[in-house]
Amino acid sequence: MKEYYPGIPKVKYEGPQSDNPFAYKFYNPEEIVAGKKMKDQLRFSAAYWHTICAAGADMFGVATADKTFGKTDPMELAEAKAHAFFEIIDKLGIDYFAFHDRDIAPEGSNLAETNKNLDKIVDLFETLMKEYKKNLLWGTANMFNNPRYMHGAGTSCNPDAFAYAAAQAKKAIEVTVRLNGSGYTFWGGREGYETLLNTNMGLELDNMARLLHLATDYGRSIGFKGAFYIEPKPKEPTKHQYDFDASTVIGFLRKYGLNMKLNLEANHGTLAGHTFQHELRVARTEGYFGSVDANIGDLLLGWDTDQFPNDVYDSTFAMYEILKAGGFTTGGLNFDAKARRASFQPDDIFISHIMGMDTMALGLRMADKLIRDGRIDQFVEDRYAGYKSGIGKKIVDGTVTIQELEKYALEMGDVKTNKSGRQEYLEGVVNQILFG
Ligand code: XLS
Ligand code: CA
Ligand code: CA
Repeated sequence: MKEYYPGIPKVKYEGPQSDNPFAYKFYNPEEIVAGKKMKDQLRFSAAYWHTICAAGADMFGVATADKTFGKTDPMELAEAKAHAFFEIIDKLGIDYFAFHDRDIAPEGSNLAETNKNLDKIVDLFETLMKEYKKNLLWGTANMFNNPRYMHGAGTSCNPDAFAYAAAQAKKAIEVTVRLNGSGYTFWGGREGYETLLNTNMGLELDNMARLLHLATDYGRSIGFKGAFYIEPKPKEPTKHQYDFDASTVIGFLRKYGLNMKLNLEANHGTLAGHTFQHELRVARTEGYFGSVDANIGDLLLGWDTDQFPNDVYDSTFAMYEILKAGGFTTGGLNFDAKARRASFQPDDIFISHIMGMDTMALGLRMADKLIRDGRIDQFVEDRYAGYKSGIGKKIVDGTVTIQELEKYALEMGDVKTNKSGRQEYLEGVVNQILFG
C-alpha cells in the first residue's frame, strides 16, 4: 500500500526528557491517570477538514501547503485524502476523527449525484476504519459553504434552502449511523444575521428548532444511539450567530424541548468573551456537557484562528471541568485545528498534533493533581458552608419567607461574617501544583 508520509514514524511516548519531535513527552496512552487510561480520558480526535483539507489559504493568499497528492480528478483526490488521513491518525495513535459530509466527497451536479459521491467515499471509510481500527467521534453536514445557504440553512428566509438543508442533514445522519458515530454535531455556520433590518428573528429561531427536531427525530428513528450536539459560536461567518455561547444554547434547547448536548470549542468561548473553563462549567453545571473542540484562538485577534492548544493553564482548567463532569462518555477532545499558514511542510501536521495532544495530556495530569491535592475543592466547600445550617439551610431548602429574612437581618444589625475570597492564595496553589 502507498505510504503518503514516508519517513514519519509511529509516534510513541518517550517522556519529558525526549528531544525527539516525533514523540509524545506527556501523552502516555496506556498510563492510568484519574482512574482511566490516558487514551480513554482524552479520547483524541482529528478533524478531517483541517488535517487533510486545509492547505493554508486565507483571505489574503492562496494555499501554502500541497494537499493534492498529485490528483486533479475530484473523486480520485477524495480517495487519496482518505488514505492519507487514516495514515496520519494511525501514525499519531489518534483513535477518533470527525468530518463534514462535504470534506470527504465533492458535490455533484445535483443532490442525488452528490449523495452518490458521498456513499462511494463512505464505503472506503468503512474499509479504512476497520483496517486501522478507528472510530467516528462525530459526523456533521456542511450547511454554510455553498451559495445556496447565503441566508442561512435552518434560518434561511427561503424555504427551498431549509428543505435542502433538511435533506443534507438527513443524509449526513444516515452516514454517521452507518459509520457507527458516537455523536452528530450541528454547528450553525450561517444560522445568524448580518442586519436586523431584513431579519425576522422569531421565525428564524423557531425554524432552526424545527430543523433540529426533524433531524434528531429522524436520527432516533433510524437507530442512532449517540449524542446530538450543538456547537456554540458567537460570530463568524455571520455578525451575530444565534448559538452564541453555552448559556444561550441551553436556553434555546430548553425552550424548544430539544434533547441535545453541547460540543464546546475553546476558541469560540473566548470569541464570546468567556474563558474556555467558563463554557465547560456552564455545561456541566446545567447537565449539558458533551464533547470538546480543544483548539484555541489568539486572544489578541478577533477571529477564529483554530490553533492547536499550547496553554497549560487553560488545558488544566478545561480538564478539571471535564473530570468533574465525570469525564467523556460519547464525546472526546477533537482538534478542530490547523497549523499556521507558514507551517506548511507535511511533517508540521504531525508536529502540531503532537504538541496539542501533549498540552491536553499535561492538562489532564495537572487537573488530576489539583483534584487529589484537594485544597481548591475544600476551599470552595468551606466558602459555602453557611448554606448547610441555620438561616442558610432554610434558604436552600426553600422553607424561609421574606418576612423571616427581614427579621433575621434586623436582628443581625449588619453582615459581619464575610471572609476573604483568597483569590491570590488559590492562584498560588495552582502554580505550586503546575511547577512545584
Ligand atoms: C467553525 C466550527 C466548525 C464546526 C463543525 O468555526 O468550529 O468547524 O466544529 O462544523
Ligand atoms: Ca473554530
Ligand atoms: Ca469546532
